[in-house]
Amino acid sequence: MAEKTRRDFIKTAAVSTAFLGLFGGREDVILNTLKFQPSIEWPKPPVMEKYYTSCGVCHSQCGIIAYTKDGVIKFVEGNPKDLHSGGKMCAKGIAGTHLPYAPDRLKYPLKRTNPEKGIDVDPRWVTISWDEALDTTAKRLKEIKETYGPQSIIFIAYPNSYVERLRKAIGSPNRITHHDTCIITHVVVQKFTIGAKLWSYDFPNSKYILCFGWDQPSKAKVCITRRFIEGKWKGAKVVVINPFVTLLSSQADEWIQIVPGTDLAFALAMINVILSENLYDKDYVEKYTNFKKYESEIRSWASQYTPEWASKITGVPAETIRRIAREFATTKPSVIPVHKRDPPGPNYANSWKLEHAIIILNALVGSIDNVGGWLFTKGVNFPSLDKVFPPPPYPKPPVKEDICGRSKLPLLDKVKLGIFSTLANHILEKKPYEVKAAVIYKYNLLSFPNPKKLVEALKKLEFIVTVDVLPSESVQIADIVLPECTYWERKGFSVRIYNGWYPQVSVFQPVINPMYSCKSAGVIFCELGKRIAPEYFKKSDGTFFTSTEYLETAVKHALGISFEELAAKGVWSKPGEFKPLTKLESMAKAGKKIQIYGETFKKYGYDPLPSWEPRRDKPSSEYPFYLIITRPAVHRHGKTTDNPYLLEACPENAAIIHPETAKSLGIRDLEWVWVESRAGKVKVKAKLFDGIRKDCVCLSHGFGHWSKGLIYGYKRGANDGDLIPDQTIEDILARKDPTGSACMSDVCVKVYKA
Ligand SMILES: Nc1nc2c(c(=O)[nH]1)N[C@H]1C(S)=C(S)[C@@H](COP(=O)(O)OP(=O)(O)OC[C@H]3O[C@@H](n4cnc5c(=O)[nH]c(N)nc54)[C@H](O)[C@@H]3O)O[C@H]1N2
Ligand SMILES: Nc1nc2c(c(=O)[nH]1)N[C@H]1C(S)=C(S)[C@@H](COP(=O)(O)OP(=O)(O)OC[C@H]3O[C@@H](n4cnc5c(=O)[nH]c(N)nc54)[C@H](O)[C@@H]3O)O[C@H]1N2
Ligand code: SF4
Ligand SMILES: [Mo]
Repeated sequence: MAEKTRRDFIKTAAVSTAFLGLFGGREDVILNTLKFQPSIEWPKPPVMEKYYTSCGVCHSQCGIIAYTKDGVIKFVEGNPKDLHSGGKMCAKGIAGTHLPYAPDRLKYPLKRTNPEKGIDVDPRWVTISWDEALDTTAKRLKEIKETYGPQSIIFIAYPNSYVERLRKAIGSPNRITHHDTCIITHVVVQKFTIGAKLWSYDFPNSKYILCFGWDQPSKAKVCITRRFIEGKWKGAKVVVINPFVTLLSSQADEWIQIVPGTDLAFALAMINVILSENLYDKDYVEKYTNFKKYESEIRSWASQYTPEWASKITGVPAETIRRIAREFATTKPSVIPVHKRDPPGPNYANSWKLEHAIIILNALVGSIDNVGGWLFTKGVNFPSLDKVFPPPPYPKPPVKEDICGRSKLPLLDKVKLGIFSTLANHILEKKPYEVKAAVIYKYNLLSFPNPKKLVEALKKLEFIVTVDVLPSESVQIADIVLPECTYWERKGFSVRIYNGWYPQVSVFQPVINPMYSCKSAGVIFCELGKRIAPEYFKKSDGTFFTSTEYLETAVKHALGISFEELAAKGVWSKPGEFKPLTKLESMAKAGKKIQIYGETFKKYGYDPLPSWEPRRDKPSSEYPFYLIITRPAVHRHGKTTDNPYLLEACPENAAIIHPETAKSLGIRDLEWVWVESRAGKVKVKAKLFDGIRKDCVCLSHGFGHWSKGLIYGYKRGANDGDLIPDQTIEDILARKDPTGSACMSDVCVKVYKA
């Protein structure tokens, strides 16, 4: 990054640090900065090439404009025409310009020469040619398939069509995807109650926004934050329920410090009040939900959950719950947003029920598919790889069962997601069979619960290939490493799913030439496919297809323009007005209604109504504190905690505890402490902060790298994952949770001086 740009970045990042809300930051200044950012005059060196592309740091994939000189990125800014960025970027996106120039990025294919594997074991890498890397990988995977069967090869991967084609061509039932960790409760519960996962909210028209731990503005996710701020500044009342103060709580009209893992009781009591006082939107509920059909069951179920009952569980006065229920039902339009890892995400044993309760609340006030409420995604149908290049029939996996137990959870199986928290245990126990090889793509081992156990499990495999951009922990455990080029160096597109107003697509295009000898995942997996199962990587004329051919055909088919035209425009849009209730009307015509009473859940043996269920782990004399997990505004999981610019803004994580709690434990600010759970312990500095409940400890996710290859990120802070117990499929089945949630925050800990 040019020096001038870098200084500017640090200025922005310093402001963004306060986003953390951990150290009493000036959140009012930050919100002003975000709102008025367009008026900042950024310096632009005079003669530069200009490219439209998208940010590849987080899933929002904001549309951006990159300026290059002599083939080097010099400056980036948001693309004002993009629905997501609206001309703005967050610190993570701007600092992403470091990635292609990171001295520690993977540059050439690598081969391990030390057969020993594990944390702190030097792999003794040697660089090899692409031919050797691809040939060796193909040979080893074919041998393992032939000797032990295709099920012995597992794919731990970010969703990708080429990876999926290879897995299916090999005939392995084992896919563990990024989304298994992140959104499964939301996806499963929304799919089987509303019919689809919804992603966006009409905040600018909301009058009352009730957040059960929903916290995206504190993460600086530009597209969502911009809409939220618009609603807030237009006068929406914002009520935040969160045991921990964040940027969002500082912007709230009311902040409620609930006992972690008890939001379900709060939500159930709100349903009780709204139904018993008949405050619900009768017309909407009768037309678009199955309330009428099950009214007596629903009313008798809800009648047990009085605010007085919920008060004992949540620690929130009954009168507050009652008042919020009434305000929510009568201040219209009102909305309860959900995102990914808020409490209805896969965090607590009762999270899937909280998700259902929140859907019921939104339905009772008529907020789904309505002004100021939840919006159905207006997507664009890109033809799939299988549609463009139809494969021959895939081989049937020799066993139906997968290694993680997904096949035992039919609803999870139907949405094509899986379970990741059982992987370590099931590999070690050979349950239901032995795993011998792994293909890892864009997925870090540190993201798993109890990752040290996963390392022990993966060490036992005969062969691992990892495709990554940085020398992550997933690289350190590999036999062969294949370097992917960064998002600045490859082609693609992004559908704006976080905005439901009208369809829009933005472009990814190479703004610089691929550096070193890196290749895109499309190229890498097609090359592996050619060597392992060639017939699945051919066109109908018998020649091999390329990922570029697919991309060009898909763009032409979906948008009617060429990829080059999309790249020149930056974004493709089909503007149109939001017509409320259109989707629900068409569903009603087809005889489908929002399932307040979960008919599908019942059919599959799950609770049709979200009856109260406590969290899994409760404080005990051994582990007296609740663990809370969050992520800093200026980092994106573990993939930016090796970025020197972002590390200047947020260099490490800390165990955040209340000053009074710290005093009772004899712990001073910034002193080293151990945080310990039933799964393991981590050593970090303590940070005293009175914006947290006295019975909680909060850690940010993304730190604690042990890969020595990560020259900036190595050994900074601690990995919260070391405190999270992994699970077995039996644990999940016993909880009767159809979503296979990992219960990422359902953990209690103790804290003591190190
Ligand atoms: N900056 C940044 N943004 C990101 C990401 C990132 O890494 N960095 N990652 C992206 C991804 S993949 C994800 S999954 C999302 C995650 O982002 P979020 O879905 O916002 O999840 P968390 O960051 O874990 O924050 C969860 C919030 O819930 C609160 N909380 C915890 N337990 C409870 C509880 O029992 N009740 C209540 N009411 N509140 C509780 C926490 O204090 C925290 O404020 O963010 C996305 N955006
Ligand atoms: N302890 C704990 N674990 C968690 C969470 C938590 O809060 N606490 N959150 C969970 C959630 S919500 C999520 S979404 C997941 C996130 O988990 P991951 O998706 O694993 O996220 P990262 O830690 O960012 O690691 C991404 C990996 O992809 C690599 N990578 C980055 N860009 C590219 C690229 O362009 N190509 C390739 N090939 N590789 C690339 C990075 O170097 C890194 O190895 O973690 C989950 N795990
Ligand atoms: S919110 Fe930030 S990190 Fe995410 S895509 Fe936009 S600019 Fe990039
Ligand atoms: Mo996530």
